[in-house]
Amino acid sequence: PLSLDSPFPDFRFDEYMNTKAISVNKALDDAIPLQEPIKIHEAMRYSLLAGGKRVRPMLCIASCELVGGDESLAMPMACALEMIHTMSLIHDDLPCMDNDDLRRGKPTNHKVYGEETAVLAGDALLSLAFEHVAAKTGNVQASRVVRAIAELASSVGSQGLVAGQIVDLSSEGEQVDLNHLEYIHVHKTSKLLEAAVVCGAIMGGANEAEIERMRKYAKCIGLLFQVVDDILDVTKSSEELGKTAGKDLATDKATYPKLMGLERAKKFADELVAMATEELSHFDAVKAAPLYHLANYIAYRQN
Ligand code: GRG
Repeated sequence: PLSLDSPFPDFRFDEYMNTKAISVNKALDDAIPLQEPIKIHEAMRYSLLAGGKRVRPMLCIASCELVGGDESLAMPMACALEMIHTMSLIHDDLPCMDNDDLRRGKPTNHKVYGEETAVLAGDALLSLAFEHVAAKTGNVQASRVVRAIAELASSVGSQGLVAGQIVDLSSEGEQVDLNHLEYIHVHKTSKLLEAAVVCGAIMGGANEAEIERMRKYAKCIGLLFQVVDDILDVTKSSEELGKTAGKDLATDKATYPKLMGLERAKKFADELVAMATEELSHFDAVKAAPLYHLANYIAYRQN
């Protein structure tokens, strides 16, 4: 449910999400035709088109529109974000990482195509992401495209997603404190969400002050995303088990509810959503509606 005191009661958020998801899915489908070598393109398409909430593309497009840009300016970047997100999931699911059999309700990439192909499908998606932004972005100044590409690249590499993953893997089985947990989440989750918002703003023509404001908004929702994920892990598994303590309270994996208690974690999530939406109050109210609702969606989602 959306917050009751929404300042945008007339905004049809579900319609907005559905419309954007349709155009993003169409653009992703077009970005990777089934061509030779069939095996690799099939594996790339399998994971990329397997569903997913498309949160990163939506944030990118909404941020571009917030500063007055048209959706088309940000669409190649929106697709690139989803390609990178998908490749990180393919690699994360590999036996040498999390060793998962299911992703987005379907068998993982390596279960269907084998490990070698899954590694290569991830590599090819990562490479295509940057090619796609550079080659397909139109009507945006070259200096803006280059700046956005640099922003995107830094969110993925050894100071971004990869940093989060290596620290996460290295601390398996260890007792970690809140700072350590936050480092992992900021890098594994927030960095790419931040890139989505900031790159959307850059493509849309934002000035420096707007870019930095959007970065603050993004940092809040990035952390919010993970805090809520941890809360859902607890509440969902308690519902499933019919118990008061969920699975993450019972295993060694560090989570916000485990380190600060469920109630304080929920309060922290409320604070983060309030901080995120405060940043939006400096923009045109009608144009800010999608990002306001996206923050609330991330905060109060059920999966
Ligand atoms: C990025 C070069 C490169 C390598 C990969 C494996 C790895 C390094 C990083 C792991 C990153 C990872 C799995 C982070 C978790 C991100 C996260 C919050 C996933 C869930 O995102 P949702 O809920 O998923 O948006 P859907 O399926 O809806 O898209």
